[in-house]
Amino acid sequence: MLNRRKFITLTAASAYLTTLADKVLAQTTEPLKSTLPVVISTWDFGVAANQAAWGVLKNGGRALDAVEAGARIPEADMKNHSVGRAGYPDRDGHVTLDACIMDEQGNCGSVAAMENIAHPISVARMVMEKTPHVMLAGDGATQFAVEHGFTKETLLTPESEKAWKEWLKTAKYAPVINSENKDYKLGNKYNHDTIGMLALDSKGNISGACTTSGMAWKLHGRVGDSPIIGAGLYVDNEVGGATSTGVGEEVIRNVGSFLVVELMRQGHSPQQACEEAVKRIIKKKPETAKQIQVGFLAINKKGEYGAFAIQEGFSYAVCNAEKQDTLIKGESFYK
Ligand code: SD4
Repeated sequence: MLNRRKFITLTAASAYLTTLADKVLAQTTEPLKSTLPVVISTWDFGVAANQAAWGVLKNGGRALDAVEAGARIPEADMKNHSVGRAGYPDRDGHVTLDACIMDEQGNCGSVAAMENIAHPISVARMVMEKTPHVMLAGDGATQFAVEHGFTKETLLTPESEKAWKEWLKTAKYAPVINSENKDYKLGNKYNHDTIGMLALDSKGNISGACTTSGMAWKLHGRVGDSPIIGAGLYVDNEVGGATSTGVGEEVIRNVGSFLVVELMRQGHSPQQACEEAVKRIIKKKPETAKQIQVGFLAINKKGEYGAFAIQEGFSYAVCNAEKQDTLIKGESFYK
């Protein structure tokens, strides 16, 4: 089905970006711009998530409700081993989920390393709305979820368990570029990972959501960037929002999503800001960067959006009144 979808290649931008000098920004490249409302999401599976978000946005709904509704789609998808239910486990066989959400008023909520609850994004929202805290982790997050009506369930599916046992045979930990998930194939590429979503509603308010099962085969207790406000997600309603995917450790080290938003505040377009943030990561650890993927996605208050990744293969989905299933091939540092 996704093969039929139009894949937009930003050739002009590509030609420009490959020759981009550190301090020179794309003054002549017109940013991609959407009408309002709009929702954008990481990876191919962002198309389906966007469509759920669109159900909220098209009726004048709030961006916050839209990103929560959207994020729940991959969380519930049993074929998807990188988000929510059926996510790949850590090396001890535990499926531990990370998620965060942030609204237009700067309110935010997050859960980290949470087990046995299929919709961490909704628990994160509840942390935001029902507690004086921002983040709950581990057993405390599960306990909080159960106390607020979420049902405990086993998240490890037979398929994920099989993959984990296969991995245990060698137990070599090496992040797979563009996916923690070797089974989910689109076209001839593995493509998908954490979902990060950013919505701009008809009132011009921005919210974002990010949810993942994190790096497959991680150490038990490992938390990535996705539930960390400023790393996996950041929204400033005066400026815009950003989210990330890929190897969370490098995003955390650079406070990636906050960096992207601050660069937009300084006048960068979303595309330029994502590119600069990726280059920061590469500059600090050039050898590491060759082996890993990190991608950023951003939108500003005007509805301009953009994305950039270390490696080829990053895609993002855009949904607005004109078209609900646009999938864009993101630009990358390495081709
Ligand atoms: C993490 N950024 O846990 C997330 C998941 C991911 O490739 O995107 N993994 O680091």
